[in-house]
Amino acid sequence: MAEFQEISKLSALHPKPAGLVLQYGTSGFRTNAKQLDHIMFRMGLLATVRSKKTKATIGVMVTASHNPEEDNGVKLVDPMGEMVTQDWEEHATQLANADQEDLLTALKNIIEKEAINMSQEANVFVGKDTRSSSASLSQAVLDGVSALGGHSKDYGLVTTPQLHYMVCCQNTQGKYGEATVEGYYTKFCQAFIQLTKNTSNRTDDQKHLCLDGANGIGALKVREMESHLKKELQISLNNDGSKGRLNHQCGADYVKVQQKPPTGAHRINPGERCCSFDGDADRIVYYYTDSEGTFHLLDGDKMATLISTFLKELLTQAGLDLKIAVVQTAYANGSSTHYLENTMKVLVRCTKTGVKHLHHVAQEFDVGVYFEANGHGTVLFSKAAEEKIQQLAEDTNVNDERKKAALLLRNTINVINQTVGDAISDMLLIEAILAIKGMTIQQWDTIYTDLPNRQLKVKVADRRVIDTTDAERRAVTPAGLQEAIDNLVKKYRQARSFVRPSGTEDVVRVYAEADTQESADALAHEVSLAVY
Ligand code: 16G
Ligand code: ZN
Repeated sequence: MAEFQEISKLSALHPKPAGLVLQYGTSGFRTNAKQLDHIMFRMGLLATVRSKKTKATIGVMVTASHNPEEDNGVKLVDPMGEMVTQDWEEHATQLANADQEDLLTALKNIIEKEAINMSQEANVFVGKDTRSSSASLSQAVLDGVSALGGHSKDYGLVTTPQLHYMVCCQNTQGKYGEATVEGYYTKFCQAFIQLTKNTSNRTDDQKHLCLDGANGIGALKVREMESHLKKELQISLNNDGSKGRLNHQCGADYVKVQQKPPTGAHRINPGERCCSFDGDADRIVYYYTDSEGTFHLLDGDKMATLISTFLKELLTQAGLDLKIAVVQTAYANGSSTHYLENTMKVLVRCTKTGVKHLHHVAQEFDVGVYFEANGHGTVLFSKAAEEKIQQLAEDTNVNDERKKAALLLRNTINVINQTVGDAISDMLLIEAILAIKGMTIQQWDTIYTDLPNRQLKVKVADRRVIDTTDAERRAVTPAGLQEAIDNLVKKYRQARSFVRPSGTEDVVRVYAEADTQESADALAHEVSLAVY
């Protein structure tokens, strides 16, 4: 076929460094930007083939999220805006690691295995973050698409969740919204304004939010969006990219792991409500400092709790019998799980780390709220749940209370980006809930008290010797490790600890929680010694 000759020629312009082996990990390929040109070209090829296979538009996002500026990465987005399926992750790894002269064979193998009709049309949406390497790398993706005769649309600078949204809109013929950045702002901001419209006693304080944009794409996009919010939310934007470096001592990951406010922000007043996005705006955490200057973090678990409580109350008021569950990972603070299960009486499920795992489990319920403690999460509504809510909202024979709850639920659905965790959409949802409940960030924080915890990372010769089970909460190998952890945990009160190999870095991660910070720190330290 003519296009294969073309690929040979063009791929030579994006040569693979000899001996380099990379894997499509938890969030795609991610490493130093200098090593990624050939990967980008090849992901352009693969997205084109995937589009032919699914007969739908596929997304390719160039970003390394919260990683340092010099890194970059790429991930593929499937037709409904979700992460690409596992078997295609394997294809991606195969294609990425084929030596230059074997590239065509590797590509043909995938085409054959998947029985691709090569005459099928292909469409690929491409987006990128603000890294200086992103422009040429996303061009390499576009080159890959055109080498196989696919059509592409370059969205340029967008957040990761915006690209997921575009793909979903495109493949659902606009039912999810309009596949433009403008369409995105219109959809989510309108829903936000509807939700907050009858909260007339909302004070100026409640309308004001301090945001750390991590010097990344989220900051740019919030600026673009502001006018759509009609002053119903007034955002003081720090780390907007005009001075500081991307993710450097700021952003959601820094704030969560360091448990302190970002640098580069204005002096935070006691009680002021603040939040941080990560470098591609698919994560958000909230925080404030109290009058004594103590820092309080409200992470993904606190968001999951607030959101699921809000939704459960509305479902009860609406008289809708829909099954709601919260999906967490091993990192979820023990207090949050305890509160959800025992006080809220909400079903809680635990999965392996990585959005695709949480997303998958959340799909099993009518309403599935999923959040990683690091601040990545969203809510999924089943089709049946959406239909029931819609019917009730339109029903003229129901009492006022049920009707009001149904209308709030409908607007809540519209403010949520169901394709993936989205810092902008999560921010609007949390702000709306706080406004409706007339709640301050301190009141939200006191719903339950986090157990003190500590995360550490340990460098080992080969992190793959650690294999885990039970949603990463127990180590199966190496022999004796889990017994050692169990014995250490027994020394402390309300303690829990686990280790897992990172999916994004060459390290082993250690998590510990206990009744005091000293105990959590000591336990994390002792467990990290046991890992060696
Ligand atoms: C990726 C995942 C994130 C997960 C993190 C764990 C996506 C989009 N992102 O950033 O969900 O928490 O990896 O990293 O899936 P780790 O394996 O290095 O701890
Ligand atoms: Zn991210």
